[in-house]
Amino acid sequence: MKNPGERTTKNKEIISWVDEMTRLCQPDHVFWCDGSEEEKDVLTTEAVAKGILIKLNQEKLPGCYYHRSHPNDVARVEQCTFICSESAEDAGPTNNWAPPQEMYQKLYGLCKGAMKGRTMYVVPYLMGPLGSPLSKVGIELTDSIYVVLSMRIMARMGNIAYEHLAERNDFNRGLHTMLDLNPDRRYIAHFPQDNTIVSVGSNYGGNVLLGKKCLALRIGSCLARKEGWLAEHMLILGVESPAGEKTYVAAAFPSACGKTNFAMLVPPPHFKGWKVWTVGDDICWMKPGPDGRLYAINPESGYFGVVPGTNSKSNPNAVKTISRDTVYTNVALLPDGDVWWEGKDGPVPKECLDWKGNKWTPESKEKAAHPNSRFAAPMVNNPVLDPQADDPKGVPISALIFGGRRASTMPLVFETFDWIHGVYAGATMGSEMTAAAAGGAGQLRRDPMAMLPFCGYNMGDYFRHWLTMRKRIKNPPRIFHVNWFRKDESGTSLWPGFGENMRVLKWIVDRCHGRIGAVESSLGWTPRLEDFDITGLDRFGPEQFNKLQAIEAKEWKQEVTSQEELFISLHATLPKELLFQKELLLSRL
Ligand code: OXD
Ligand code: MN
Repeated sequence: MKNPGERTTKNKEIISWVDEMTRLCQPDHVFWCDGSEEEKDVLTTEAVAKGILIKLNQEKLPGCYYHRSHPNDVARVEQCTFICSESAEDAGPTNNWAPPQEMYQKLYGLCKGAMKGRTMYVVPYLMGPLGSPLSKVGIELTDSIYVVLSMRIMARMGNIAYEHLAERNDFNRGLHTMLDLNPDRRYIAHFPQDNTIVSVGSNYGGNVLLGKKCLALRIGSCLARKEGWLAEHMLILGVESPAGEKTYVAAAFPSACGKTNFAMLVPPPHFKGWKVWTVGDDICWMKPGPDGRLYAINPESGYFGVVPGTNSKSNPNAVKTISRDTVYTNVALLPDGDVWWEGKDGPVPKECLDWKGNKWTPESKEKAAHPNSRFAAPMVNNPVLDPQADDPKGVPISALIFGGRRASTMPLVFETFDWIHGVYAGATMGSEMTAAAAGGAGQLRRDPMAMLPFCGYNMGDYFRHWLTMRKRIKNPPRIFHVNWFRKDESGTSLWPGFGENMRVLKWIVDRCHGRIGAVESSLGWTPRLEDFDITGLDRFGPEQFNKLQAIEAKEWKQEVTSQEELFISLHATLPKELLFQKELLLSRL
């Protein structure tokens, strides 16, 4: 039997790169992860002994642990995130760019000897099902045991990655060191031409679980352009009708806008016999299949979701998913070793420790759980995990949905006229910012296809790639736009959201199967009331429906004007088709 931490790969490229990085970082030990249960036990015990993890009440939360991050390190930091492509134009105006050689020099300078007195963990991981032509392998070197234990939830971690890679050299090279968590020395740098990531100075999930945003989206989008597929910030779900018909959709919403809730939706009682199955809640890799349809996989194997607001009304399946084998970060800790957050089921506790470890009572001014506190939970815990979630072929996508958080202007739902119009709707997506990224919460910003922080190359070229994909997909999915967040003049939400979003989903599914007609509006095809099921909705009738679907020409002229800002910033690469779409929209208003 091997000892924990012994190397299990013979891949020469991996061994020589790990040797090189070991010489650079000078750790006291190198621990090669294999992904086994024994290894998990050893590392968890060590993390608890060092105070990195706190063991939670195992009767209430079996297999669950608690982590507090440094208070200066609680969200993705877009200002410290760089795309170090050969030229600044390749990165484009929506990314921070630095010349690759300069950035390597700076970061390798910071990494030099940075792991002295620490262990370097070699974390092999597979993004996507074993044997799928869409899957990719990454190796993350890290000095954070929290990263290792989170990576084994979020990705297929361990020997499975070596098995998928075999002797090939096309693995992503990821180097992560926490340094001293000083925000002035925090960089998340991507080198698309080398399939390499270097992340220093942070220990927050989105900055350091390198399979997720860094590989699956930023580097992934570059690989997707080169190889002819799509790497998107989208959930994937399957809708099953009472007759057993299954329809898969993928949906792009910005961070913390309810992708996890939508992916695990429980249909309201009125939709008896309907079921929603989750394939993924955050990332979607899609490629045309042999039958001309677009096939999607979820490259991840866990959910890194926002905790506050999770309860049995907003997301009963998430509540079950996070009841075991979950790592909680920055929520509040109860005296009996349970966890708490704002919006949790049950009473507000009389007393607890807040996310910083300070005593908290209901009188406290600050929130007990950080608004971006997170769970990392394995997808196998999800009671509605789609049986096809691990299928190497992926699932066939019938609809793509774009959506933002918009208090005004945007109707609940419309269907775009065709692929190019759909790309325009996605490209001009706007959303009010959330706590998932540091700074600016509440402000409206353009977040094209929810990829603003995640597109690893020039956004104009990304739009071009989307337009080009149309020719490669013989049977393209229909493209829709939704907005769950519209409010009336008094600031009251017009739509209940959550499970009731099933009504929108049903309309989308019926449109995909050509079962219902729709009204041609200036924005696209919109639902006729007779095709949109509102039965059983509390205080919701035709009047509310019309309000929710209203398209105000005045608001839309402002909207198009505000889209101009993005278009002007991208003028050097913006496909002219999108300008034509803007003109067509104006002519319809
Ligand atoms: C996430 C994000 O963590 O988008 O998924 O920020
Ligand atoms: Mn996300």
